[in-house]
Amino acid sequence: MLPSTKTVLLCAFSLLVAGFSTAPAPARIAPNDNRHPAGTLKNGVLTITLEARQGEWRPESDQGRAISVAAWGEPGKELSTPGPLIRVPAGTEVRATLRNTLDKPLSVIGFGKTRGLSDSVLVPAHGSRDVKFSATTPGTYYYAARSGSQIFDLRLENDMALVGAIVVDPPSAPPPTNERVFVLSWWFTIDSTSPNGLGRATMAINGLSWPHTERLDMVQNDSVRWRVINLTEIEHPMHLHGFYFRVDGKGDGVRDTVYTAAQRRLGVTERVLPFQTMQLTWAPTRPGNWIYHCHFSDHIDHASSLDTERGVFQQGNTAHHDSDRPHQMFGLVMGIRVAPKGPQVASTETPRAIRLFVRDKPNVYGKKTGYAFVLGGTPEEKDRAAMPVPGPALVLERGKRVAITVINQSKDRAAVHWHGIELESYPDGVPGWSGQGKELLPAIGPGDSITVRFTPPRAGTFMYHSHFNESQQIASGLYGPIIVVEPGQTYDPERDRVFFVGTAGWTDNVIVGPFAEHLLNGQRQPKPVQLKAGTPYRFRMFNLADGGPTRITLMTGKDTVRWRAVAKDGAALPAGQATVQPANLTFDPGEIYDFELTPKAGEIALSFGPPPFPPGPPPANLKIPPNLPPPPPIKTLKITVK
Ligand SMILES: [Cu+2]
Repeated sequence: MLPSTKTVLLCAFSLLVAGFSTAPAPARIAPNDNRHPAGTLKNGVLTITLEARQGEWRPESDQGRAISVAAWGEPGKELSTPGPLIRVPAGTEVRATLRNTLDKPLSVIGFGKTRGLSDSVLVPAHGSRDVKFSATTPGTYYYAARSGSQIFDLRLENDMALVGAIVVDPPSAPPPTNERVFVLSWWFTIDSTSPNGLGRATMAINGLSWPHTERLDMVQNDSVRWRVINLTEIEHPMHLHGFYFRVDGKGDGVRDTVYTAAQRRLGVTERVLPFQTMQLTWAPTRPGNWIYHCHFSDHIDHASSLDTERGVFQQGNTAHHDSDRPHQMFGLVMGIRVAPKGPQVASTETPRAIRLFVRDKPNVYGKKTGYAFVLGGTPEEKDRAAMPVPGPALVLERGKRVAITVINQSKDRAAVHWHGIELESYPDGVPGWSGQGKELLPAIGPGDSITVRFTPPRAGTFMYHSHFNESQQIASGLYGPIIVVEPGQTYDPERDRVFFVGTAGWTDNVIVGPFAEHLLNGQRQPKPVQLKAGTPYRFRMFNLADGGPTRITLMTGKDTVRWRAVAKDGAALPAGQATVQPANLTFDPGEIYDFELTPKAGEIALSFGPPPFPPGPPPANLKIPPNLPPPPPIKTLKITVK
């Protein structure tokens, strides 16, 4: 789904090897909300039998389109994806019988001594295998399988639903009632003749794809704990609207590292890498509707819908099941409904009025439309040809209410998300969802406008961006920085620099490209910058470049410049993490970092672009197809320090 080099290779490989057909089977593959442990736990031993069988998975509800895949189930019970939840207290011995009813042998990971990707057991076709391990360390783990005996990370499409969660709780403590386990999975076919390169694709959370994912009902102020397990071959920057979460730990299926208090940090977007697990804690302190979603646009747009024909969305097909109008999201999105509790205080403050225009213009990026935000009261407002990218920095004051009127001068519908700001639900920016009960935020039609109000409670770095047709609107310029200053302070753009990474339009074919090139502050080749030696600067780094991670490095000659990390997603880093470190940042769309640096006289090369392909030769069985287009180029901004 992502045009990173690695993904392209993976997808191309799947295309080459996915040459077998599977007969449709009637067995239903149910979603699994991971709330009910499977197997029989007795005297410190969990006994479980897992059968891999062919079935039909409908990630878009039972009325949606079916895909024929293999899945796990206990004997005599329904198949599910994710498979049955294995959840035991530490100290339990897990004895599992793995049965393979399929015509191909299965490599199963998760049940070896070390678990994780590298420790697999082979279960022959129509055979079974007894495995056991001791669940010694509390944490989040997983199991998965693929046909054949080759390396694990290149699964065939028939294997992609053969995934499941393993959770080890502390001994003698029951699982917390406020905790949930979310497995991210996917399925796709490649079609070299389709416009986007895909046949069909879906992305699922606990086996369901938005708008059919579970609605999480919460009560205001009641904290929750989430375990997120990424069982796809690519990373996902998972973003929470309206609230910070605390990242409490990460794991790789072998080891789950629970962070110490000093290692924890706040964020609104956190990368979860392929076959990585993460643990989050947060509290919905404001009522209303919210979402938790992947910040890769094509993981939440029609590319992740099964209602497509050769990659093109077919709205008529949604007649069979709930469509998601008007927010037009699919795939990796979770809806959260927070019921109010206690007195709700409405602001009576007179807000500062801001007007923000949304514009489009044809043929800005080749034949693709460009989009831009323009601030009211500036010369650009009257100059209808002005298309500044990124949009103007909105400099707000902590605790000072604003009323922002968004005026849509474009031909598309518009919606604006104030990313990272802790605000009320209605202004949050997801049309048809933000708000409460029947009072939901509408999309802004062409020629229409809407006013939203909020009070930023925290000084720091945030951003605003489109939350409608994001894969086109964000990719083509509809974003800008928000800088919230402490009361009485001013923003000094000389010492306080915005570096906003975006793309020059969207990528049509996510498999073979050509891939949109990266822009820095809206420029393909950014103009040289001059800084003063010995002067402290703040660099605010924003990423909305879709399609994969972006790497930024600052080099003086062969030496990496050092900077001090200050904040992540607008929240100040704890003292132990606010350290001086090499200026080498890899981040995903939806992430924001602040750094401080006091440069010495000389030249600094700031490079930006996709991270280099992992070093070393590709695996022996990875057939690299010829004539793949190159990834987007790495570019350099020249900084002269005098
Ligand atoms: Cu994603």
